[in-house]
Amino acid sequence: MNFASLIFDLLERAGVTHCFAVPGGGNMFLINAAHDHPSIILKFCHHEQSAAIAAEAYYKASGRIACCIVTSGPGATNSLTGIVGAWLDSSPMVVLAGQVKTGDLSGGVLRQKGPQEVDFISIVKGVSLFSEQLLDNSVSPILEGLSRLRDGRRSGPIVFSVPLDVQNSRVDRSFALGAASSSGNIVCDSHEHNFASVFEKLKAARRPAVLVGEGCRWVPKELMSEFFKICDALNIFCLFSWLSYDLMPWDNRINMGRPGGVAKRHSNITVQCADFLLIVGSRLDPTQTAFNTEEFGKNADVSVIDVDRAELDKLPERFQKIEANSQNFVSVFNKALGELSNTSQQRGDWVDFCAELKLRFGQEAANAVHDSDWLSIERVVDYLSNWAPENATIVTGSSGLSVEIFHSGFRNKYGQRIFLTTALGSMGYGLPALIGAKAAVGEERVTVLFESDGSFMMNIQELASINKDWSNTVIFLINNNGYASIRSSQSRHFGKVMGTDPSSGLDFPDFHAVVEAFGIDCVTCDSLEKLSETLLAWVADRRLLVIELMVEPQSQLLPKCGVAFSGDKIVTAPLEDMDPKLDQADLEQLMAITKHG
Ligand SMILES: Cc1ncc(C[n+]2csc(CCOP(=O)(O)OP(=O)(O)O)c2C)c(N)n1
Ligand SMILES: [Mg+2]
Repeated sequence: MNFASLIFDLLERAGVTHCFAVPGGGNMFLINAAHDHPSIILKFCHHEQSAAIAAEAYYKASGRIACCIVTSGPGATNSLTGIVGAWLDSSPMVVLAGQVKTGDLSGGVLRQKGPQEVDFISIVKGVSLFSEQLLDNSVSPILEGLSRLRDGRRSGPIVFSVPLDVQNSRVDRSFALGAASSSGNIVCDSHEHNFASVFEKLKAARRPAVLVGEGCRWVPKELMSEFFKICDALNIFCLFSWLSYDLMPWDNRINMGRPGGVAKRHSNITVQCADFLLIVGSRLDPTQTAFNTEEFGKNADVSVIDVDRAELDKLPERFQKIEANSQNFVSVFNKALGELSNTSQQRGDWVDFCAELKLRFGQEAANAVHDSDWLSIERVVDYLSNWAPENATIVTGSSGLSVEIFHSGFRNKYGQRIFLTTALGSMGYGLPALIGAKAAVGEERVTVLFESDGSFMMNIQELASINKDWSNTVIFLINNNGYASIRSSQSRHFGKVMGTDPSSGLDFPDFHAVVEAFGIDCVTCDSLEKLSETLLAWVADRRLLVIELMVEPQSQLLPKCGVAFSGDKIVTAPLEDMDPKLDQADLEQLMAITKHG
C-alpha cells in the first residue's frame, strides 16, 4: 500500500469517517486513497474554504472529528479561513494539504521552486495545534498530531503538508500500524486541584451565577445535567456564550441567557448584580464583556476555571484563576455540592429578582413595536424560535446584523444544536457549515440554516454541492438588500453608504432565480403569514427548501451597549446600561439589590 492509504487507516483508528475535499494535482494520491478507503466517506465542495468549514462544522454538529483534504498552493491557502475559525473556536479537525514532490521544495530559500508550491506549514504555524510537512513516510508526526486533538487541553486543527512522492511512497501496513497505538478519548488531567475555596464562596453567596462556556461542551452529558440539577437546587443562575447557549433550553427557570455588548438586558444585569460569579470554560471575549473585563461582574467575587493559562493571565487581578479542564472541575463540583442540594439555601430574593428580570426583558426586542410595513428580523427570529423543533440542528452565518439579532434573541429548545463560527465571524460560513452539519446528523434530524444575503453570496457556489434530495432541511435566506450592519454603521459615522448595496456599488442577483437555477426550490416571503403558510406546506414533504425572507433593510440592533467616540478613544457603555437606555431611576432600582448586603 502507499503512505496516503496508511494515513486514512490512521484517521479511521482515530474515529474519522468523513473527509471534505477539493481534488487537484498536488493531492491526487490522498484523494485516490480516501476515495478507495472502505471506511472513509468523501464529500466534494466547490471551494477549499468550504471544505475546511464543512469539516469544522461536522465536528460542531456531532462531536466527531472530520478531515479536510486540499491540494497544494492555492488549494491550501483557500482553506485558511476554515482553519483559523477552528483554531479560534477550539474545534478539532485534521487538514491534509498536498504539496509538490520533495525534490521540488524550495526549502525556505526561494519563494517558490515547484509549481504552485507554497510553504503552507509556515503560514499555519500560529493557527494550528500541530503542523508538519511530512518529508518521509514515518507515522510518528501523524500520531503525535492526532494525540493532541483530545488530550483534555484546548483543541484546534492539526495540519499536514504531504509532498506528492511521500503520498505515493510504499509502506508496510502491518509494520507501520503495529507501532501505532490508537489515539484515545479526552483524558482529565491528573492534578488534584484546589477548588475548595470556589465551593466555599459559592455556598456563602447570596446571589450566585455561573457562566458556562463552550469549554463545557464535551463534558459528558450526565455530568453536565447533574451540574445543572445542582445549580437549580441551589439557585445558582446560569449564563452562556453564543457558542454554548444550546446547553440549556431558553425557558429553563435558571437560564439567564447570554451576556454581552449585543445581548438581552436581563443577562447583563444578572452579571452585574451577582455577588459571586463562577466562569467555567469561557474566555471572556470582549463581545461578552462589552470591552470592559475589569468591570465584568463588578459586584461579584469572580472565579474562573480555564484550561488555557494564557486566557487566565489576561484577566484582571481581582479574579481568582484556576487552570483546569472543565470536565475535571464539573466532576469535582458535582461531588462537592451534590449532597447540599437537599439542604439548599433558598436565596429567595435572588430567585424573585432573576425571574422578574427575565420576564421583563427576555423578549424585549421581539416585543418592540415596529412602525414599518417591513418584516423585521426580530419578528422572524421570534417566529423561528417557536417553529424550530426540539433536537433540530441550527447553523447560522457568522457576521452581520441578522446573525447578531438571531443569537441574541433566539429562544432555543431542548436538544437543539446551534452554532456559528463566532470568534472569526467570517461571512460565507453558512452554506459550507450546513454541508458539514448535514453530513454529521443525517436525514432524520431537522437541519436549518439562517444566513443573510451578503454572507450567502460569499460561498453561494456551494448550492451546487448540497444534495438536492436532502429532506428535513430549510435554508432561511435573509434578504435585507445587502450589508445591513455595515450600511448602518457607515450611515452613523459618515452620513453615507459605500459598497453595501446596489445603490452604493455592490450588486446582488435575483436570489430566487439563482437558487432555482441550482435546482433547489425557493419561496420568497415578505410577511409572517406567508412564512407560516410556506412552513406549513413544507411539512407535507419536508424537501430541501430555500425561504427567501424580504426583511427591513434599515433595522437597528437593539438592545446593545452603545459605543461612543471621544477623541481617539472608543468607549463602550457599561454592560448593564444598554441602549435604549432605561430611565436612570429604574436602572438604579434594579441595581439596588447589590446594596442589600
Ligand atoms: C469574510 C468577511 N469579510 C468581511 C467582513 C466584514 N463584515 C462584517 S458584517 C458584513 C456585512 C454582512 O452582510 P450580510 O451577511 O448580508 O448580513 P446583514 O448585516 O445584512 O444582516 C461585512 C462585510 C466579514 N465579517 N467577513
Ligand atoms: Mg444582508
